[in-house]
Amino acid sequence: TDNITRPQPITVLGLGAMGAALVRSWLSAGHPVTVWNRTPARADPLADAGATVASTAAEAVAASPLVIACLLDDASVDETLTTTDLAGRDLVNITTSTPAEARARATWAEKRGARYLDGGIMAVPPMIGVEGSGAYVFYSGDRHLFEERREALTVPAGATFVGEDAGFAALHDVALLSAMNGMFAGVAHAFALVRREDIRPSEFAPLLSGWLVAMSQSAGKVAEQLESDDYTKGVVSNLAMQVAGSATLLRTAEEQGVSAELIAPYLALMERRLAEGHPDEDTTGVVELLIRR
Ligand code: FVH
Repeated sequence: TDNITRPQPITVLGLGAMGAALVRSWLSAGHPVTVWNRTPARADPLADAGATVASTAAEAVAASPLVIACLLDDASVDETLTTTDLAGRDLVNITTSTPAEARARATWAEKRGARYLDGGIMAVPPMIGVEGSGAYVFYSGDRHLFEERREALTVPAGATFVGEDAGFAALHDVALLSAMNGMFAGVAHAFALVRREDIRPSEFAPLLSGWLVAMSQSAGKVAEQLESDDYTKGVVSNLAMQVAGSATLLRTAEEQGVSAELIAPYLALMERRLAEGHPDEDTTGVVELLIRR
């Protein structure tokens, strides 16, 4: 609300690598911060930095209207908050969860009289509170809570609100992390191919990064094709060509003595989509094969 005066008191539950980084950024910005951690010793350095240490989670929750949970997983959130009084609190849960867990947690918190916002952090701890680091958090759930607390929430990292469905922050978070894992798998395969040759990894790395950055633009084209329901729209390299090329990828892996186990499943899906009669499409049709009916 307009009458929230700055800097607001904030409670942080969970002082792991991420929780501690968040606390330091709020302290640096002048917010009074109350902290609690299951293993109390982890609070000591933050007490030295100016945080107030609560001896129980209930005491920490009672200390501030804005409560941040940054714990290991949804089970630890349950364990931590079960004996606390959440009535009248704004609970912002930036613990990594599944979308279903986040939705259930929103209902659970609202039944206890709290407003609820879920968050998915797109950053690692050293990026927190660092201007220009690119760190941001996806938020979803109570839009008013988000708007009213936006200023405090954007101290450690940028904030992107992705909808009133409390599960959407987790969904966006996990979708991006899943894409990242696909990229890491490709990077591992690429390095394995060149590993036993006279190619320095440090010379190869910038070539690989440059290519991945250029290819990442394909996400926009996939989106356009999905939205138009036309997977042939703007195709540059069609599926028939890509599948033919895949055989070379597999033969090269064989020649280099490298297992194709990371890339083979994706190539097999492209082949299946082609076999279903879509030679002129882009690879976007693979999305359909992944969705279980
Ligand atoms: N660190 C990272 O790079 C990633 C970046 C993206 C977002 N994740 C998520 O952030 C959440 C917290 O991560 P973290 O890095 O702080 O994790 P840890 O350092 O392992 O600290 C975990 C804290 O959770 C406490 N905890 C664990 N189980 C329980 C429990 N049953 N009851 C109460 N607290 C619990 C743990 O306490 P302790 O072990 O010190 O007693 C830590 O405070 C997480 O969702 C990431 O996925 C981080």
